[in-house]
Amino acid sequence: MAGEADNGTPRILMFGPPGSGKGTQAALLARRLGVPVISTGDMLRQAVAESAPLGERVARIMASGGLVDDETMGEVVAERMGHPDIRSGFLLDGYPRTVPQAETLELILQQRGEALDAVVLLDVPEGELVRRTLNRRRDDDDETVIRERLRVYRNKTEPLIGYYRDQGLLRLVDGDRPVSEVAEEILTALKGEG
Ligand code: B4P
Repeated sequence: MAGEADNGTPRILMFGPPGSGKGTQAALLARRLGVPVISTGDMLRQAVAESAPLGERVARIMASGGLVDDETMGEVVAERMGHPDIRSGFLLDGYPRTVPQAETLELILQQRGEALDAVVLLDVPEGELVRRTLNRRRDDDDETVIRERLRVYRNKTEPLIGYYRDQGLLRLVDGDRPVSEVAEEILTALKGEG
């Protein structure tokens, strides 16, 4: 693997369009690797559910399919990365979603003398993404909002594919298959050099 970490402290990023299965696969992989998942989507949804000040700030943005601003997300992630459980490694699910967020993450890791090991990109066709998210029935899963989230992904998040490919970190995985098969392919991809 690339990066500075050894296999005992995997630092992996789950990457892909909304509904590609990042959260689903992060949970499975975290259990296999024995590391915590940092899901920015879950953290934001929890803040909304608890009516925390952060939740009140982001609820409307999330419901519209937009992205929460980079500064807020940087604070949320930096705070979470300060917890001691992260020393064993981590799976980041849903962060970064913009190039500035990727730069912030790099800085946070650099300050700790760490680096990412791999970025897993889940590849799923658009029609299947819409079908899955409509089935999921989360609050922000109506079709107009899903289309907006996909548009935002193409504009703001997709440029990160080149960013991580240039760093030799990208592992492309076909996410349009049953959950268990995708999970196995991720493990295989992480063993290889991509
Ligand atoms: P997220 O929580 O990250 O949501 P997501 O991208 O829609 O979901 P994911 O790809 O994890 O799909 P899942 O496993 O659930 O973000 C929500 C919102 O939070 C964003 O829109 C944004 O507003 C905000 N936000 C979060 N992070 C941010 C950041 N860094 N910056 C700014 N804003 C941020 O899978 C989807 C469905 O498919 C599930 O129902 C699942 O059961 C099913 N599924 C999964 N794998 C499958 C498979 N292989 N086959 C069939 N179905 C499958």
